[in-house]
Amino acid sequence: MTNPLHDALLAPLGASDTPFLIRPDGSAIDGTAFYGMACRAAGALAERGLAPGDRLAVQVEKSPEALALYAGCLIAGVVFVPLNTAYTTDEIAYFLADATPGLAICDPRMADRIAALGTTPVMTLDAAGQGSFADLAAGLPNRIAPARRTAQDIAALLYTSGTTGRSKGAMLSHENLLSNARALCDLWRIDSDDVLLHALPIFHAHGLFVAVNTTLLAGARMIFLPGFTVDAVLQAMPRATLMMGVPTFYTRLLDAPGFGADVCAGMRLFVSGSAPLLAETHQKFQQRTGHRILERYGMTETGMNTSNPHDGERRAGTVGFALPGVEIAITDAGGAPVPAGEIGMIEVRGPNVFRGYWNMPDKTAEELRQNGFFITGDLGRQDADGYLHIVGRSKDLIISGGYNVYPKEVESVLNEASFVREAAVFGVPHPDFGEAVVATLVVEPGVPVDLPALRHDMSGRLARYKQPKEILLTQSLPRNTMGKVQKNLLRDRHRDLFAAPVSGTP
Ligand code: MLC
Ligand code: AMP
Repeated sequence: MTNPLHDALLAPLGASDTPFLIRPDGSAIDGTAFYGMACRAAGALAERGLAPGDRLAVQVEKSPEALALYAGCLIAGVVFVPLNTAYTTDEIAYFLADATPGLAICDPRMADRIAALGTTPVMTLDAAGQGSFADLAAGLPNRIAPARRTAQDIAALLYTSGTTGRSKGAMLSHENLLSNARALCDLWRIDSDDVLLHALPIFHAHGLFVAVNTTLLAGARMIFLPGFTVDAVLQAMPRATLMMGVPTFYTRLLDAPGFGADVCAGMRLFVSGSAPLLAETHQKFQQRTGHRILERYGMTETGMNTSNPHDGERRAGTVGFALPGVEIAITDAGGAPVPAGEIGMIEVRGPNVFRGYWNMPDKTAEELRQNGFFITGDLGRQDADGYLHIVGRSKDLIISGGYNVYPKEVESVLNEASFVREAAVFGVPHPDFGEAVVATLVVEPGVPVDLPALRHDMSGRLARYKQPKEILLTQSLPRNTMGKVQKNLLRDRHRDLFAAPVSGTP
């Protein structure tokens, strides 16, 4: 192999005249055409002086051209660094300083602000696939020799929020991505007859690697929606066989009166992940559609770790078994395996486990053991039949609609307000997003409280999904004897803040 991901995922497209990407209006881009787009993108990166191993930062709306940037990076050997479109300029500044990309491609609306940071040359690509990068690529050849890459070379750098508030760039190799795509295609029986309904963002592991890499490897096709809306998904579903989504997709579909067995007639598989799927949602989905959602468990650093079986029992409230080639250990505080059935830290080892955090050898050493096991921060137990149950997290993390929010990052911004003596941020149950971000503030006596100003300040500094859906004021925070804020008590106290009828109630 000269370039593992190119050879396995992209090369077959170059000789395929069957549809690969289907736009919402039904028009299609066939394999050869998409391969040409990817080669032109690779050529444009070379024109801009990017060499194998250099990074490309990308913050653009989802489009076929945006996907071709990912494929172009694989061909050029350039490390793909996708960034959430919700990130503010402040957040982007950190990623550019950390990843030191040779080029940033962004939406034209962000271009001036990112250029003003002065760290990185900027080109543009809009939601319609137009912009200065598209102009440069348009004149280039449809074929280019792929850069030579080894299985251990880094293909992508994906940022994941850090407990200390600083995001960490997870370095993912060709082997990491390819081994995971192979395991998932086998396990979920994805083949060239499949049509994936793709409504996830392509800047995270779920929408990019789990969804796109498996489709490419299987020689399947995708209906490529710009995002998730119930109407668009209902319209496209009769033409699809497979969907991957976060739990919010499924609760929103259950809330739609037009959703039922008829719409799903051609579907063979629904997969859920990135956040816990309530057993209740699983059951309601089966009652409504006859399908049992297949839940799996993964993370940015490791790709997918476990999955419920395709053919055996898909057990609600569990994430199934380790993928072939992946090992799961449940350990105690000292790192030793706990007795069977007991709760402990979930650790993972296998070809899916990342190469470490970019520029952060200490963080890497803390979370990735010498023996190859990655300490996930998730707490779990295996039941008598071996199904893995995720029972909580040791990391102080909120997962809202499949997006991760680390309280520390939000607290740091809140604590800067003059009237805030101390802020505590935590997650509470939310009927749509699973969990919602909530802040409790202890106010500084004598300083006027100005919540609108605080919200305004946050909007320039934190992506919308990280901003608290509710800000509460309090006299004091509950603490344990060590002086640590007891977030669990805050969560319990405010758990009914967004209480609403459970989604999908008939
Ligand atoms: C949008 N908003 C959110 C939010 N998404 N707030 C909290 N959490 C979220 N996830 C905000 C919007 O800015 C808006 O704010 C308000 O909530 C309502 O927006 P909406 O129009 O209802 O949201 P929508 O655009 O429909 O987005 C919801 C969503 C989206 C669920 C479709 O969040 C999404 O695509 N999530 C998928 C995330 C994902 O891919 N995760 C995978 C990570 S990889 P306002 O105030 O302006 O109205 C990973 C590994 C693994 O975890 O295992 O897979
Ligand atoms: P991220 O850092 O965005 O990749 O998020 C990874 C985290 O999402 C994991 O560590 C888990 O906490 C959580 N996660 C992913 N899939 C599931 C699932 N099926 N059930 C519960 N939590 C999940």
